[in-house]
Amino acid sequence: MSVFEYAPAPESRSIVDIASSYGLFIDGDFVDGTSGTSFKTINPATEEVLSEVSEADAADVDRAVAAARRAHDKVWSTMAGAERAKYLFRIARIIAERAREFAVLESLDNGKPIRESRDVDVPLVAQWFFYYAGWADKLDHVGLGVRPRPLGVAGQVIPWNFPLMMLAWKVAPALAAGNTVVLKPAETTPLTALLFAEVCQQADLPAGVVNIVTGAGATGQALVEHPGIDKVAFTGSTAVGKAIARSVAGTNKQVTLELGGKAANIVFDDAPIDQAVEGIVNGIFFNQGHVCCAGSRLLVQENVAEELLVRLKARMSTLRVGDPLDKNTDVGAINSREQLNRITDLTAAGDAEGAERWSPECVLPDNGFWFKPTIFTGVTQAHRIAREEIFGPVLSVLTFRTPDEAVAKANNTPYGLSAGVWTEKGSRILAIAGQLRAGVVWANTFNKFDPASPFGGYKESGHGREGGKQGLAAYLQAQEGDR
Ligand code: TAP
Repeated sequence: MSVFEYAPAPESRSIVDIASSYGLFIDGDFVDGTSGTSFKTINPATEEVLSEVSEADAADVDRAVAAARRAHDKVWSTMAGAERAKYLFRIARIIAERAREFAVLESLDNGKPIRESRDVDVPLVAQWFFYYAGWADKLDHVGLGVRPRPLGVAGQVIPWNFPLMMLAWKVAPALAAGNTVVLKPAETTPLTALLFAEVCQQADLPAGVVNIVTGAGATGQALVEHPGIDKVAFTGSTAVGKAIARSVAGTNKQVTLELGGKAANIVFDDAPIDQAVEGIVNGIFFNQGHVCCAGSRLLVQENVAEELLVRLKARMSTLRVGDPLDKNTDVGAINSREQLNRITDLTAAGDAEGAERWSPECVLPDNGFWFKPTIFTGVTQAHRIAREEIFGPVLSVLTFRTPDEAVAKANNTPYGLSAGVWTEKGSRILAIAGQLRAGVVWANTFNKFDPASPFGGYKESGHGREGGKQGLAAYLQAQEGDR
């Protein structure tokens, strides 16, 4: 299919000042790690080293938790909610003012297209802080009785796919509720969290309210196992989520887990096909498919499958894959070589099990980590690509004949995070949505987020909700006698 030629439209990276090295952010200051070890963070689109970042060990985690405890007991939990709100509003405003800087840095460190970091991630981050700032003086209305108390110190561990957005989902409600935090960003994407630490300084946030410890899985493990934390909030893989659940079992720590997904995007024969195609593309190719709630299983009604696939392939042929900083780019780089290997292995399993692979023609850059937008047809429910989370730009297509079959296939997964329904009938949307075991069901749209709307999963997608007042309640306990 012929497409317009687009001249390159690269966003300038000069707005971002990346230091050659970063320390840990503990008690309001950047400090050296105890062990003196560090790791490199790279641009996945070029493999260029962006910076060296300190690796926190157990002693550093201990320092951070102690700082968070002091800040909680002496300053933050005793401060009036209306005063805490002022800090959160200030942080939200600074993020909005520095939005371009955050967007460029996120695209450099993560590989996602600037169009997405600029128009989706960073605006949502500011909204998250604005939204929870508005709650800080209204905690009596969360539904936990009057004067609910914060839990204390929260240990928060986040993944690499939406680095700044996951930080906002964790930090904003925790702080609004009066908790202090120690956050560990993912090893491959620490830079926007460290820029956020600078924002905390700029906002004059009291020392110790937010602490950021960078490192790999061992740092995350030291944090969630630390006896001084009261709450573990984790977003990441189901395997690590299970390990965390085991490690906090028998302790007094509260825990929320936001884990993986294998969402069904269900298209009925009465759906507006072109709109559905846009939704399918957004559902699986947004953020290179590195999305826990991605619509990675397309369930299409058999009598429109052929027509839909023709239009889907035509639309996929117009996707531009390449430089994340180019404003024309639709699909950026895969976040790491390790993730690229995972995607390559799972798609090879799709070939081996007999599914049919198709990708549009596209020239991939020589350096960096890339994977063409891909669909597999002829997929059955037994195939690994229909069951396991690929976490890449890969769609598995299955068909169904009746609504009951669609629901049965959609629910035939160990996960239960999200789903999509495409039909012109409102009654069918309600009937199907009510039967889907998924935390979020989008109707005639996909991958839409709002801070007021709770998000979270069933089954192996985790438990607990983020967003809305439910997300705030996850950081509060009722006062004794108030419920
Ligand atoms: P994980 O390997 O689970 O990593 C998530 C975070 O946990 C990272 O910061 C990681 O550090 C850290 N970690 C690793 N081992 C740990 C341990 N034993 N104890 C404590 N922390 C540990 O996942 P990932 O590959 O980064 O992210 C992809 C997964 O996250 C996908 O399955 C995706 O579905 C899920 N995800 C879910 C959601 C929601 S909201 N449900 C959102 C985004 C992603 P390192 O960076 O050093 O490995």
